[in-house]
Amino acid sequence: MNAAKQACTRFHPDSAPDYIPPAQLANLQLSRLQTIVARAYRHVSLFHDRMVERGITPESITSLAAIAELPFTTKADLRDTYPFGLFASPMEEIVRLHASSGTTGKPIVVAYTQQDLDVWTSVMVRSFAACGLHQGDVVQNAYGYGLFTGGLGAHYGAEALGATVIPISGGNTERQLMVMKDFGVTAICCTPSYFLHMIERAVEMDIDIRDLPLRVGVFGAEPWTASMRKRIETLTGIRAIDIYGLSEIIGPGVAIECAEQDGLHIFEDHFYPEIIDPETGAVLPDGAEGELVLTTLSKFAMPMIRYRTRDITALLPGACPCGRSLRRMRRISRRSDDMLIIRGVNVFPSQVETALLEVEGTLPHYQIVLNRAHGLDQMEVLVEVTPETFSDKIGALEELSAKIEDALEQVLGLRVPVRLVEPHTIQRSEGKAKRVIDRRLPA
Ligand code: DLL
Repeated sequence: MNAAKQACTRFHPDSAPDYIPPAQLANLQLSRLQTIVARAYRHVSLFHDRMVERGITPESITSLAAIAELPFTTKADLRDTYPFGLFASPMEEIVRLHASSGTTGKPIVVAYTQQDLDVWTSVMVRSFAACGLHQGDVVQNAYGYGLFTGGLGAHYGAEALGATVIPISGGNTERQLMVMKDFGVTAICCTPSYFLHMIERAVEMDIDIRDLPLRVGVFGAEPWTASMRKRIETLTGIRAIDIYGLSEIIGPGVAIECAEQDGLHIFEDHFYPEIIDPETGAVLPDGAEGELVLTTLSKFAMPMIRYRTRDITALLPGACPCGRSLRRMRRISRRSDDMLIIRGVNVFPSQVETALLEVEGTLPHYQIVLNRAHGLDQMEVLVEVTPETFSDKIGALEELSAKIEDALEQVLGLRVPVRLVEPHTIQRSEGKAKRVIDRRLPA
């Protein structure tokens, strides 16, 4: 039995669910779906009322295909029922609350029973095992501890895997690097943007990450591109793994890349994925790009039915050479609500990142600034340049900004002004990076 299989078995003594045959998976999904729909119907008035409106009862769910008849749930539903309106368990059975602030207004609150926490830990164990971690690894957990699900989610998973966990949380980058070096860290968990910041600080502190035992980075919680991965891997010699999740569903551990790094395996025995057309809501076939919709198959305290994530991806057809039977989704490059419309052209921040990383002499630190002038939206891209480039002659800088504008035009189909800024001028994130600064006045 390989190490990954062994690790799943350790937490799941009866089976290695990553390798479950598809027919068995479908049976398991259906019986779990029936249980969770019945629970939502009986205990959550929003789900009950919506099912009644559509003439659906839990008994209508006789096949997996019937899921398409169930109503969607959105972030607005969580906000409207703030704080506890979607809970299906009494508070006595809820052992943990997390919350996600989002960009506007009240946070959304999510709840876990002990059983939910065990499921979460099990999917995190499987996540770490899938990317090659095991007992003996030393895991620096730099996801934020607190209401954010990243810290505690990764913490319990790494512990249950049998690894040594350093619960350092985010921030204090110098201390992070000292610990990484002195404690023989072999794996780091944080946002990709924070790791970039660590790379930069390491250079200033005269630490070469390539000389350290660090082997794997488990990066997620924000979109990052394939070019960013390449940049991180080249600079540090580690393997940069993409992990995906969201508070509404469980936290980190919904999906992760295996060693093939070709799509993220979704833990389909707990989270049922669909891809829909974000405009019409129609379910799309495997391979088609659309919005990811997830249904929790085993969450007790807060079951989520057909949750519209706003994350854009596709389910990848075909089997993965790693042998896992779990389907894969393409990395999430963007959210449907990320889209900027500049002079009628749709622009996503990830496209800007892809273009920038193709140009030598730039650093992957950038910000998109939006302004409104004469009723029109204007976009400017601030890009940090390397210290060597910055000390070059003015002419060289002008040449570089023109080069970036060309690269952006290629990707966006739109010419946008670029402003080169000195190294360290763009604020570094210790968690999720803020890529867009919106200075437009309300319309
Ligand atoms: O970010 C959970 C998490 C923690 C995932 C640590 C991975 C690692 P929320 O704060 O609720 O939860 O934010 C969820 O973040 O809908 C995506 O838009 C985005 N996101 C999360 N992981 C990825 C990823 C956590 N790997 C929202 N790639 C999601 C792209 C991601 N976007």
